[in-house]
Amino acid sequence: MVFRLIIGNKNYSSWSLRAWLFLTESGLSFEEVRLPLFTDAWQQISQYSPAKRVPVLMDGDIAVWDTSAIYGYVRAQYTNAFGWPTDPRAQATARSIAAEMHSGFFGIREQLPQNIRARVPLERTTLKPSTQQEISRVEQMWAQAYQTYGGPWLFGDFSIADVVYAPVALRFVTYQIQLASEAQAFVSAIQALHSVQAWAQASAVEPEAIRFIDQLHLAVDG
Ligand SMILES: N[C@@H](CCC(=O)N[C@@H](CS)C(=O)NCC(=O)O)C(=O)O
Repeated sequence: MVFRLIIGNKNYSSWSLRAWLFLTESGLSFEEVRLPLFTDAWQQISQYSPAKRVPVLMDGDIAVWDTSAIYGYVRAQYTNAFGWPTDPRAQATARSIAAEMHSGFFGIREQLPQNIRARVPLERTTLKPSTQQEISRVEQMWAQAYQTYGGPWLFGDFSIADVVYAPVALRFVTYQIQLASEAQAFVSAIQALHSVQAWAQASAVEPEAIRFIDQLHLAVDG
């Protein structure tokens, strides 16, 4: 059975990117169904998930929604899919930082929304103090992971933690956020993935634009 992955716009949907990157880097085959947000096509989301959010993984007529459920469901069937580091200490940290992303970083989500094809240089000091603190927290966790595990991925080998933070790395590229060297090294590692490059190329040619995201920083700067 080939999975189907229901995603939103590649340019704007960070949760879609996570599920897609997880399946792609795990070498699993799947069909993509793209439902761009705020379009008529988006209405089809209710056929797939009562939560009406992307991503949704369809395994035949079984629906799995929410990225963390998707990682767990796929891993239960395909043990070769990327998972967590095996060392208990590394695994504890990897799971914890993934959970931090899943349930937090609302300032980064609000002020630095995913917009892969845009380049909007921003000074960190112009952001809300809470957003600045969140960027510092991300920078610190990436630096600590690199110092402890040596890179190029957060826990040495590629894991779900890298999938979870890939869209954050790409936001820092969009908004040209100046980062300490270890954090910048992680951003570069994410950008170098062929899968991420393919996603970014597809984002660049998507016809749909979400104006409130594209214009966000016109409001901040102006
Ligand atoms: N916690 C969810 C978040 C999913 C989510 O918020 N997806 C956004 C797109 S990136 C969405 O579907 N938004 C549409 C809406 O809220 O109507 C996950 O891990 O999948």
